[in-house]
Amino acid sequence: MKSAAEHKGCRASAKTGQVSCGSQAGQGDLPTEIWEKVKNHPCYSEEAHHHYARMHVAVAPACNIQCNYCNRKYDCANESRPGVVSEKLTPEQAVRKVLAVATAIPHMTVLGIAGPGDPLANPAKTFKTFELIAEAAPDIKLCLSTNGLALPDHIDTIARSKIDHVTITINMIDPEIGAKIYPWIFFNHKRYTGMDAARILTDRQLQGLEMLGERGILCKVNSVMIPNINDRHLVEVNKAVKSRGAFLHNIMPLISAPEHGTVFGLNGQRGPTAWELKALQDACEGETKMMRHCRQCRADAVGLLGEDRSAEFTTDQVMKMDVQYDLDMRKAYQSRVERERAAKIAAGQKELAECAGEMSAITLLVAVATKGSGLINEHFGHAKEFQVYELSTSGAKFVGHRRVDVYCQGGYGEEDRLSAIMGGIHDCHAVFVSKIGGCPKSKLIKAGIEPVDQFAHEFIEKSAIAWFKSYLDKVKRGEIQHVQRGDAAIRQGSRISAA
Ligand code: CLF
Ligand code: SF4
Repeated sequence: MKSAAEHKGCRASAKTGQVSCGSQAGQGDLPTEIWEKVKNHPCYSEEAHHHYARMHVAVAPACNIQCNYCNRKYDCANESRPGVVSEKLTPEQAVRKVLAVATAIPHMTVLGIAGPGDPLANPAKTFKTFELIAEAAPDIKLCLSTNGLALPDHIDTIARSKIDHVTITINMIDPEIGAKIYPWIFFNHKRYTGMDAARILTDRQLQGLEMLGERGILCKVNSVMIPNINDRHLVEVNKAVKSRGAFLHNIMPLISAPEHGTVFGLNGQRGPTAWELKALQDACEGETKMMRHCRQCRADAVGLLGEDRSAEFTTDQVMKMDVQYDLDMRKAYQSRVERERAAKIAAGQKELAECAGEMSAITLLVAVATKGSGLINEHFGHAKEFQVYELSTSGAKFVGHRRVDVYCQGGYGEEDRLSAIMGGIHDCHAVFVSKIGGCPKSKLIKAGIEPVDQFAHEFIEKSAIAWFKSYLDKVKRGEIQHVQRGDAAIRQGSRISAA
């Protein structure tokens, strides 16, 4: 564990030459035993998230703390956007659902329990579910997400339960800051408030993190970035969690709107802008690996990160399905995925090799419409999100995503939505799509964002690097002048239905 924590991802792998940074770490960047754990986990490996899916089962309704960004009517906002709610399951219902999804989505490799409350405030249901799934579907990795208050009490059970990955949400290590985020906790049959509550919570979180490291369980830390409350402090949190063995740090934006009914939503607490979030992630990247591809997914999420197929797997539908968990079929499908993944990496490397010797200080962002597999395979008008890559002469690095409302509404586009989409990718120089209509195309050009559709259905990184080369050539020839773009907005509104 220590070796994993100490080993920071870097730009290029010595063994594979893969472009890799933070959670983009590749095979050659990590000890073999760690690589085996993360290579097909869509949250622990940025590269894997284009190919492999996760699912959550909502078996844990109760919570033992209160966060000011959470409304208990909805799912745990530590791993979920506020304003979405999941169908709660018994452990037995959860297992049937996992087998149904494993049959229909053979690239689903990870089962997480992330709410709708705190899994460790519901230990009996949580561990029973993990136990049943480990028996019924042994190839699926088990993943747990917690606020950490009860974590030290359950470390031995976690270690016995084949749970390889644990996430703790740590928003502060300073009780004064904690008192602004947590109005109360419930601990040892007693309710604590203010600084006392925050002190107990931070002590328990850091103790739990150290205990996980001692047992070799990979631990990711999630932090919610709350401007003017813990934004600058998260640099200290980053150092503290790295020194205690955290493998990965995921700094997520606060999503806060009055309709969520949370303390922060009602008192007007804003979330960060895209630039503020990226600047903080960049500042922390020198210290530890950063996750930038989190989708703040719901407690019953199913599918690739960025898609949500939970509506296909309601309890009623799962009961009607012919469930045939077939390990051989799953392995065969995943072998095909591995071939596709290797082809994508090789194509990116080949394109990057052609940039060798190219010197330029220019770095810029581009947005990409994709449905997965690392391909530019989504229409502009159908995109529910855009993935954002930072391009430089070192290559294409995934730095985030922007959730948007779909522009195309059955044959026509909505003007308000187009403005919001352009606001969400305003910091990007170009948007890569498989197809785009004339109207959004001309508006994007007017706003200084180049619509790029000539790489339709090609690999993202390879295409982005090729486009960047031609961009640099145009700058060199004086055909265009490179200008910095401004900031972009992170979408704040809630969406009750699946993402
Ligand atoms: Fe789920 Fe969390 Fe496991 Fe992933 S989610 S329990 S580590 S399998 Fe992933 Fe979703 Fe972000 Fe969580 S994108 S909210 S980080
Ligand atoms: Fe809500 Fe999760 Fe915080 Fe509990 S830990 S109050 S469920 S956000």
